[in-house]
Amino acid sequence: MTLKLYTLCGADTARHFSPHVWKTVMSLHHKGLDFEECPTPFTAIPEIEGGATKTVPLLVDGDTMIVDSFAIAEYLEETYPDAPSLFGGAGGVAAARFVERWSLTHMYVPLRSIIIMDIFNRLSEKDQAYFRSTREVRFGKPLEELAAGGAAQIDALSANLEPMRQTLSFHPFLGGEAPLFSDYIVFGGLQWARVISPIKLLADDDPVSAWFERCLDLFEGAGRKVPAAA
Ligand SMILES: N[C@@H](CCC(=O)N[C@@H](CS)C(=O)NCC(=O)O)C(=O)O
Repeated sequence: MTLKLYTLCGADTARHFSPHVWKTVMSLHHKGLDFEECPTPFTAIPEIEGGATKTVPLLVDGDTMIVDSFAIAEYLEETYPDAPSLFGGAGGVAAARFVERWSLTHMYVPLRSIIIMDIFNRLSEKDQAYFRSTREVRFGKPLEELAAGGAAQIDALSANLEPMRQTLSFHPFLGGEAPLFSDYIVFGGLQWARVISPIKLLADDDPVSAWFERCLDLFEGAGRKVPAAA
C-alpha cells in the first residue's frame, strides 16, 4: 500500500523545501517504500488529516499517522525491519540523535539566517504574513535583521562543518560505506538551502560538497528531482 507524506511547499507546489521532510523522503527511499507526496503550504498544515499535526513531515501509513522526522525514521525501522536499516542497530539510533541535535544548533541555525529571505520570497502572500509574524516572535527581530547577519553565517557554517569534513576522510558517508539516517539529517539541511536559495554555501572542492553530491545521486537522483533554486 502506498504511504502518504505531507510535505511543505511555498507558492510553487513542486518545490518542497522543509529540511525535516527531506529527511523523511530519503528515509522512505532508503526503505524502498512507495509513497505519495502531498504538498502543503504553512497555513494549511493545521487542517490536514482533521488537525492531526502542527508540523510536517506527517506520514500516513494505513491507520497509523506519525509526526516528526526522527520518530518517523524509528517507526519505519520498527515496521519494516526486513528493508535496509536506517540506523544499523540501537547504537546507531543514539548516534543519529547526536547528529540531529548537532545539526539543529550548528547547521540549521546559521542556515536560517542565510536563507530566511529566500524562504519568505517563495511563499504565497498568505503564508508570507504567517511566516513573518510567527518567525519575528520566535527570533525576536524582523526577518530583515536576521538576514543581515546571514553573510557572516556562511563562514560560520563552513567552520561548523569541520567535524563532518574530517569524518568523511574515514569513510564516504556518516553511516560508513553506505548512508544511514544520520546522513539524511545533514542532507536535509543542505537540501533545504539548495532548493530554496541560490546562495553558494560550500566550495566545490569541499569534501562536504562531494558527499552532498553523492547523497543527491542516491535512489536514482531523488534529491535532484527538485531542481536547485536559481
Ligand atoms: N522536529 C520536527 C520539526 C518539524 C518542523 O518544524 N517542521 C516545520 C517545517 S520545516 C513546520 O511544519 N512548521 C510549521 C509552522 O511553522 O507552522 C521534525 O523533525 O519533523
